Amino acid sequence: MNSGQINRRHFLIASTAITAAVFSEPWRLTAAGPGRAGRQRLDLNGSWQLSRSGLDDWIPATVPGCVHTDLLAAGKIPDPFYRDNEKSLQWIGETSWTYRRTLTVPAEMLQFDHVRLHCDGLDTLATVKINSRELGSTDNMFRIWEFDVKPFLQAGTNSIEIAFTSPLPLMQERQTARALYEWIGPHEPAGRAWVRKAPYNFGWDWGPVLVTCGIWRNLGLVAFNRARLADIRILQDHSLAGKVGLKIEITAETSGAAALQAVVSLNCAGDTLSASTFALPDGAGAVDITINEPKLWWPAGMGAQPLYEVIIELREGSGEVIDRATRRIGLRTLKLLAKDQTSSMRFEVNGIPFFAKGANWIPGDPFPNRISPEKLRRYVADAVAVNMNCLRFWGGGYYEDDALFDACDELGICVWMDFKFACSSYPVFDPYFMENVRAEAGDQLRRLRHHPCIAVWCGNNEIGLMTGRKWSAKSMGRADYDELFQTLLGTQVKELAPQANYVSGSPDCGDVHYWGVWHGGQPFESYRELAGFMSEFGFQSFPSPQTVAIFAAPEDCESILSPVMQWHQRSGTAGNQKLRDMTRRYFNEPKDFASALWVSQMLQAHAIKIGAEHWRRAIPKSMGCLFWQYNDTWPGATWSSVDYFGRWKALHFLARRFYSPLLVSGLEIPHRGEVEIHVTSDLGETQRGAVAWKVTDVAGNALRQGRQPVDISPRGSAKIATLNLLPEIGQHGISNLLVWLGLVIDGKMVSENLVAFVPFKQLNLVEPGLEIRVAAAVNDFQVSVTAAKPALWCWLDLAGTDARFSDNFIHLNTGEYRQIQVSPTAGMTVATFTEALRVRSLFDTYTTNHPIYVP
Ligand code: BMA
Repeated sequence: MNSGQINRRHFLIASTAITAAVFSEPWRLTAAGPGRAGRQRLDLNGSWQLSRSGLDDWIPATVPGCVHTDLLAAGKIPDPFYRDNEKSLQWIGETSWTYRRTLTVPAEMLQFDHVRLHCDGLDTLATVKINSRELGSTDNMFRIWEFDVKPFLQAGTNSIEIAFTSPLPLMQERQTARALYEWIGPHEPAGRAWVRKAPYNFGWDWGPVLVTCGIWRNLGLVAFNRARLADIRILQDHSLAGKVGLKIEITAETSGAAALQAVVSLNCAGDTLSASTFALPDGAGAVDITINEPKLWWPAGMGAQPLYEVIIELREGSGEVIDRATRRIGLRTLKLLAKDQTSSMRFEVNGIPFFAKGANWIPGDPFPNRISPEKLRRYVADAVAVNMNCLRFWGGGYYEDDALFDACDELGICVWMDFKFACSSYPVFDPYFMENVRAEAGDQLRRLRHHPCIAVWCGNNEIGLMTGRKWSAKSMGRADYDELFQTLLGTQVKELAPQANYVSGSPDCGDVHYWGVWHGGQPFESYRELAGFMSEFGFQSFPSPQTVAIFAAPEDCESILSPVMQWHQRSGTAGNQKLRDMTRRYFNEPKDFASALWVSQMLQAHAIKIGAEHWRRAIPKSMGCLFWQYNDTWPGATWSSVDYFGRWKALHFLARRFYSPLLVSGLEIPHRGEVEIHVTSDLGETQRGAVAWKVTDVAGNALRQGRQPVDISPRGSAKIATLNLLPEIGQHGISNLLVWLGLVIDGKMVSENLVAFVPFKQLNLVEPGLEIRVAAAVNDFQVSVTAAKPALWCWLDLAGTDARFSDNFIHLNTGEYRQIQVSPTAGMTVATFTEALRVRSLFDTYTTNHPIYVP
């Protein structure tokens, strides 16, 4: 495609479409054919055809979907993740593509006053035709588009065609005319900020360049007569003791309807609590509802997540129901409080400030349609399982699916919701761009604002860091930054979600992104020099050998520096080298490729643990810790704690410990020979318990031990003891000591930890002598592990089979025994399980002749 052909035309034609801020109820729930009186829908998801535009090479296609997944399903392209296949698939993003299908329109549908084509998402530069007549064009993947199609349709068979133009020529043309400063990687095309398309689709420092297009969300026809629901806004009043007031505001789109009424019912756990009917003069009206004995919504770990259903019916004249919608809400106040003298920026739920524990969420696939609602729920459940209460939906992806927000509502994950702008300057000087963004923000706020999980809306990711007083080759001008991220988006939030928190950007709202370790080569301990609400900091690791085997051939697995291993590393060109260098700083040289992968996970987990424990100890000077990053877009070396296939890395297992509501942690001060013992609590009530500590040498011989009763204050942290170990250091050597900590409440061990004065490589570990026993339970296996000598980073894995492990990467002291539940995804007998089971520890990852550290 000649770039000269792509011009402003797209943007002008787009204005003929009707912006639809209506309900995108799942199309699958509303069958084709006659619907309820008053409206009708025709689902156009499912089977389509796809061809390169202008050619006649049609293949079957699926909607929602995208060209890459259709080409894959048709066997036309190889797996883009395998080795460096991505390279040879760049033509897909450079090509223009057309989707088509036929549709049978029932005659009665055409009797309605209005018939619209409703598109929840078109990615991105699309021209829509019905029966070969052009309806209009779109240019924003994040908007919900509607086109008036009644004049174009006939009863019976019709055809629909949606042609997608490659965004690359447009980006190139615009970028050549006026370059927008951006941070991009070596393989990535320039100029993504010119197109309202998910930025990560053009590549990121953790993901591939797989520029796709297609009908990425539901679409269908919607027919209605004189009126339909257009907007629902729900406000909450928590000012009355023991009650919550709701104001439910309804707006209808109307063209001369008879008197309209709304009926609003409120349900909770299957019971109808109230039903109110009220008039909508001129299509708008509101009702106030008071909920007595309200059940409040809480983040995970602080209480339950009761949800209330608000069901709205639109009725006309005699009471005929002509439209219906549902919103599920949670009753809570959720404030974002600014930093003050005692505390960092923080969230406060129902009047209680809490420490935000979690990570940053990125898109889970280059092709969003591959992530099912079940997968999304699993991610959220796996966040809650490791004591997280907050995820930041980072700004370089797309506005996430309803299912992800639903899961966060249900399981108590607070969402830091970035608008989708990241790491680039944006053309604020273009009035059309600004209008396009205004419409996008409106669509997304209307779609999502009722979710109780959304704790804050945030204008962008890191653009504040690249903003100067004026525009320059390396910065966006401050006035334009403010215009977009303060004025435009801030006003949209204020108008459409007036009770929501809004900040213009991360990290310019009192939060901190600290990259001195990964990008700056600082030691992990540098985390301890900072305090604040940490919304980004991270360290990479490789995924497990099982995941690597999916994208790499055996010959790629000779070294972590092989070309394919480097291809799956997008943080600069030396990312794997960085992993190797940092491994050497803290660990002994891993003995082989698989060990290098596993040790990189220990390294990453160790790094993040140092930061997370420090910031939890620093409460309230630090009130949040969101590590970078939770999940993956593809299999490769990245900062994730859960890999592309959902496999937990060592970091995720450690997160459960360092985010534990009650935490015992140690802080080593080598030059004084001291270990401070700290206890941190997120709980609302004082806890009474005891901290037990034991000092051993690396062979596990007990040198000293003690126990101290503790009263742990709510939501705070305290140093409860300082151990002076100078005598033991003198006698046994500083690299020969381990300090084992345990916090016991009501006779139960609630937190355990291990402290050493030196990096792991300097500990002269001995063969731990692991003893393994396997017992079959109903659907899984119980594996008991006992260590004769200290086993650090002891982990289980199953050759050739995926499994869930109740715990992993644990430290076992001499004589200690732990039972781990293993649930394989495939059926196994005790014999096959035992054969596949491998139990190893750090000791096994070293070269047989690993250097013995001599102090
Ligand atoms: C950040 C993020 C991402 C990036 C990560 C790792 O600052 O906002 O843009 O992927 O660092 O470099």
